[in-house]
Formats: sequence, C-alpha cells, structure tokens
Amino acid sequence: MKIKIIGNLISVFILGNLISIFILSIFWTVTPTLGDSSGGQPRVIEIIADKDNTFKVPGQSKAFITLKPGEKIVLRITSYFGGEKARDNSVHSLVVKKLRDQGWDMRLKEGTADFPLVAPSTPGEYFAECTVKCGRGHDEMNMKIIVKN
Ligand SMILES: [Cu+2]
Repeated sequence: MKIKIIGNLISVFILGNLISIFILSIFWTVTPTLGDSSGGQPRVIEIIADKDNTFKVPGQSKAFITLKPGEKIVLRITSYFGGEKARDNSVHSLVVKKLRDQGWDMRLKEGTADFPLVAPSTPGEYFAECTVKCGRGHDEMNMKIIVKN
C-alpha cells in the first residue's frame, strides 16, 4: 500500500515535470529573441558633429564607423553650433556623395536626431563629409565609413 502511494506520487511528479517542460519549450520557440544582432532591430550608432567642427564617435579616438554590407542601422547624430550655420538652420551635414541617392545626405540641426539608413552592399571605405559651411575647420570636417564583412 505504502509503495503504491509512493509510486503514484512519483508518477504525478514526473507527469508534472513533463507538462512544464512542454509548456516551457513552446514559450522558448514562440518568444522572439530580443537584442541579437541578426534580429529585426537596427543597430544604433552615435556620432557627434561637434562645435569644433569635427565628427566624433564616442569611445573612439578617430572618427570612423564600421558596418556590414547591407546592414540596417540608425545613425544617432548630436550636433552643436560651430560658428556658422546655413539658411535652413543646419549647423552641419553628413554627406557621402557616392551614396546620396540612398539617403546618405543628412542636414544636421542643433540637437540629436535619428537617421535610419542601410549600409552600402559593396564593401570598401566611404568618405563622409560636412557640406554646410560651419565655421573654422569646416574643410577638414569628415569621417570614414568602413564597410566590410
Ligand atoms: Cu562643415
């Protein structure tokens, strides 16, 4: 009798575990994985168009960004007035002349703005420059966009 009760308890225990494993496995496959690089969320990359009329990338000593070909990104650009601004109130711009028709032509107003973009599909180094006469140092206001696998 005692053995039978213990046997029943064990089978209830095993059955309960099997059911919870089954339920967990459903959640596991249905729940989308958040924050992985291959998922749907584009990578956010911060750039500063600074008041000394240079581009800066936080955490780096040189201004460049590295992208995968065709990668979806968001450029989060914070811009500061560097002495002169354009008639449309742009204090800087970030332009890749070769990629202008793909949206790589951003007029930058003071403050922070997000620009959703797609990296070019062809690997290589792309030259990005400011085309707004922003003040002293404007002619050297540029940065590199590196596209590689
Ligand atoms: Cu400029």
